[in-house]
Amino acid sequence: MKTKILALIGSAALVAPLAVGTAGGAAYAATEENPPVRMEDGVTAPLYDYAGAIRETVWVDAPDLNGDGQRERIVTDIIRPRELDGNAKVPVIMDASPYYLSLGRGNESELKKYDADGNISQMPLYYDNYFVPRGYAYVGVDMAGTARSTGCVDEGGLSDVESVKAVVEWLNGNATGYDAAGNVVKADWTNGKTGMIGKSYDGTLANGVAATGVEGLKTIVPISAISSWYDYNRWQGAVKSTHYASSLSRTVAGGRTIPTDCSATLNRMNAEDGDATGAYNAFWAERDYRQGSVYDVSKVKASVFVVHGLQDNNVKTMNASTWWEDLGKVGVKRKMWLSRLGHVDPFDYSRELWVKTLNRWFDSELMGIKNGIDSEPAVSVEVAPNRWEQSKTWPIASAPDDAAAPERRRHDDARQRRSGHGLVRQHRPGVGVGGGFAGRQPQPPAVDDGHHQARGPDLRHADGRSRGQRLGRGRPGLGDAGRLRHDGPCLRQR
Ligand SMILES: [Ca+2]
Repeated sequence: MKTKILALIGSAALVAPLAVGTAGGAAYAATEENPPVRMEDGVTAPLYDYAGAIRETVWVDAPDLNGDGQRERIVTDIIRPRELDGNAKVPVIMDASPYYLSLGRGNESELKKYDADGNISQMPLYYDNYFVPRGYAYVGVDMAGTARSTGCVDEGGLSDVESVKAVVEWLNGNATGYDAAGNVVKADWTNGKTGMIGKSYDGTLANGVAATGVEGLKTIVPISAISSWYDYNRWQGAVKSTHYASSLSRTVAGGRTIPTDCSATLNRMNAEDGDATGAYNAFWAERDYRQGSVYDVSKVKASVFVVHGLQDNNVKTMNASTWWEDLGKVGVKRKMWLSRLGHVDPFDYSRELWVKTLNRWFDSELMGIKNGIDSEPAVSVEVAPNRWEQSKTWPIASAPDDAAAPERRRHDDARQRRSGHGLVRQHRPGVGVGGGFAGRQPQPPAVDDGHHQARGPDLRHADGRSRGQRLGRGRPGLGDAGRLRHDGPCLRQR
């Protein structure tokens, strides 16, 4: 195990580091733009104190998004390394959500919690306690019309997207923020590089903000996310349920702290949603981040790491597959994980590998650490229960043709029985991997979504050892990050 601190951190002050070196095989230079980090096994490792991190809230100014004549204030809760305050600039990992005081996040429906002074005392999920010690700031944004922000929810429309975009702009020095006393607050602690992540609605906001082309958004990790709300609310044109857009908007506004009459917004949505015919009209074009009337894929500058479950009957798979295809057409840098599960976060089916992969991805995209993730196959697909295939392309390059598939599948299953395990197989170009995957309906997983064994894409070491085979031991070696929290199977629409 290689360990190296690229710049020594003083207890009281830190001299702007210009150390250049390699650690864990990764090239990295701590500069005024990039914070000092400690590398271990090729990823940034804990260096900064989480318990003592700076916790603050900024109300970011946004345009009047609900038409009541008042500009919006978007609550942005921030946790960042205290040791770097005034000494170095850090990139941002952001989860913008409508759920922080309504349905909560993760399997335990965690809500944001605040101390007596109004500072964030608990942020749902693990992104804060995992990444802040590694030299990142974590930012949890209350989408307009939810939690402590002003405005009204509009199910993926202009208000939702622009409210979050404003925070990316503030982080990049292009918008105004205020503290609780109304004083202007600048985000002078960040280098302006933001990565957005989130599951379901949260990941959808990441897709939407990316499709604005906003400066400063460097990467997004949409998990089980929507790329066009028409494809969420319609089943091949059929109306899923009447006035669902207003219903969801009302639901996620639950628990908000600023009483607001949003009836005008909700009524307008009911009038415009086109439920009478199911047609793709102007209402849905506004909520289409691929080829919409306001946002579209051609504006995307951020790299995109798509994560989806092939059995997702909540956010249907075309939201991921069509997004992936369109992103490719315009040359966006992409990566993708496709499991055979449903609306499930990879934190809950392949925790160790997922968290490390995410760590490497953010290190690469937000800190410029050359850790080799770019040269690995971009696509990981679970082609059969517990069997993952790596591929440079999607659909995967080695997928057998339909005629050969059944025989190949029997052959593969027999090999799997002989080997005594079937966890992961190395992709060999030109050799079918079984399952007849391409162009077919995936088969149900062998176990229930909520109780399946951990599984995951195999990223083999150069010596051939498999990490995938080490999965499923409960909590991985992440104790250094403090508490770990779930985000997983969702029975509700979130
Ligand atoms: Ca307003």
